[in-house]
Amino acid sequence: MTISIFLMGIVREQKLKRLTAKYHRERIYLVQAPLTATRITKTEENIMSDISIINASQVEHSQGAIPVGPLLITAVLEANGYSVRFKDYQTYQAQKKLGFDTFHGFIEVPERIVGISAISSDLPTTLGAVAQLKNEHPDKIIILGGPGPTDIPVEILEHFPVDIVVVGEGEETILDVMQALDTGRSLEKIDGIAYREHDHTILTPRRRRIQDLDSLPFPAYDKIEFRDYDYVGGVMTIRGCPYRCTFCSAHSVWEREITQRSVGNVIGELQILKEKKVKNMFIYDDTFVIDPKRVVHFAEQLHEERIDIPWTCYGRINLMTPELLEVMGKNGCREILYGIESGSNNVLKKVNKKFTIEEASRVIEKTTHYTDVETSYIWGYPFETLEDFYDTLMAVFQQANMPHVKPRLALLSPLPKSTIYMEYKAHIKFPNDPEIAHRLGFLLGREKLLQYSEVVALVKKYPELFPSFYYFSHDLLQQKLELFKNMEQNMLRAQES
Ligand code: B12
Ligand code: SF4
Repeated sequence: MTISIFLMGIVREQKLKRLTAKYHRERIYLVQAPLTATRITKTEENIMSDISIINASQVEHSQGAIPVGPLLITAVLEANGYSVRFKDYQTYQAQKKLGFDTFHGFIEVPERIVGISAISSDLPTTLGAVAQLKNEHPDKIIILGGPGPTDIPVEILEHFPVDIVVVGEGEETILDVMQALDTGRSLEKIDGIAYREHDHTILTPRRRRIQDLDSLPFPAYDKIEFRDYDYVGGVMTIRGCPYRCTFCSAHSVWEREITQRSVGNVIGELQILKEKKVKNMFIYDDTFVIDPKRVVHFAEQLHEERIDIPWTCYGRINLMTPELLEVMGKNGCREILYGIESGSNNVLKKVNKKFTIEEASRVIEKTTHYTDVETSYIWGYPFETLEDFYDTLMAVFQQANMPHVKPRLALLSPLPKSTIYMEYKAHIKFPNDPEIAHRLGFLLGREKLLQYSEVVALVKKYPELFPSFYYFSHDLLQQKLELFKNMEQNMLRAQES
């Protein structure tokens, strides 16, 4: 993100002193408690830590994934002497999970400082619950991080009682923030945050990306039980993506710069996952295949080190070669996910995919010789004609009939600050109709969301903060929906016969 609102010349000291003085009172209590840098274990649930790190992901447990980002933040804090309570909302079994009250109950922890990780779809429930928490405990310090808050740090601070938003890559920033709170230093010199000062919101410059990713600790795996994640691991080996697909917001956290861990470092982490009896793993990289030589080296090392955990990763049509596919397939890769996004070359060009549907079809077919394939498509682009949409339906239909290929089709839900949102934001519309709502994305169970009137009210109040709960309204939408439903019925009939 290039926006940098840096409000200079604002008197910040008073508020900060108030904030830190309160914090210091707490620290004195903590020292008397006595709690220094001791790590919380699962049997010490009532002991207060220096900070709580909470993963706000509201997906159901069965659809969840290892929360690598917040676990890395936890590991870095612990490596620097802070004690951390870690909680993952994905693993929390509760009724009405999207409700403010339920999440409020979950984040009502003894710690004074609460760090919450969220993506854009987690934000309404998170912010509604944070408002409740701050209302009851105004002295708590709430720090938000992750892709969701990174997209809209200033907007969040302007409308919600959050104290600090960590923008982008978080490992160095969280340490600076904690040290500032510890010592009473001002936050103004910390790059990569937004915070409030009197009536002003201050966004500091972006922090330089971490160059040596091998210097980071591994995620704090001892804070989770792998059985809660069905023994499916998640690993990030490369950060960032150089492409510019117009609907995506990968660049908001990583900007355009790519940084890589060494293969040896990744293998070290996989040894731990092997010890934890992980039976499948997902490589979270947006561009795992960007450097074919590295992929080959990785595959060889898996073989050499006898790491036999089957894995899944994202591919990119224009980067795949038969040689690469063969090496991946022969070394444990069981599935490759391709974001195809449309069956129409007109749309592919407009969204900047850098490949054609013909190329995609060839690569998908080749890939099935070595691994399974999941393809994902989007419909409902404001510029998509009926013909374009028909081409997408045809591509999906054909792939649904191919062995080893699983296509998915979702209605476009615009991510904040994505190019397409910025261009067409005047056209977003809230999906009051459940027929439309449940086609947006695949995980939130959006039709269920309509039952949460408080969440819906918040999303409707701040469309610019929560655009991913909307769709682009356009003349052809109803006709496309009818075509879509026809195709679904045809597919069902084909399956039954
Ligand atoms: C694994 C994953 C999931 C998992 C959830 C994992 C989880 N959060 O618990 C599952 C499969 C459930 C999932 C689902 C979805 N996902 Co997803 N997912 C990912 C993926 C592939 C990896 C995430 C990860 O672990 N990254 C590695 C870590 C290191 O990065 P990180 O989490 O960003 O953490 C860093 C910083 O953000 C920051 N940070 C993070 N948390 C915190 C907390 C604090 C306190 C601080 C200080 C800092 C901090 O520091 C970290 C280290 O530098 C990313 C893509 C990617 N490559 O990141 C997409 C991504 C997060 N997903 C995305 C989306 C859009 C979705 C869906 C909405 C897709 C859909 N249409 O259904 C769903 C919605 C889920 C829902 N809540 O309903 C987007 C989010 C965009 C946005 N602006 O919010 C991403 C970025 C993909 C993309 N390029 O667009 N996803
Ligand atoms: S969709 Fe994939 S390739 Fe395109 S910008 Fe996002 S992460 Fe990169």
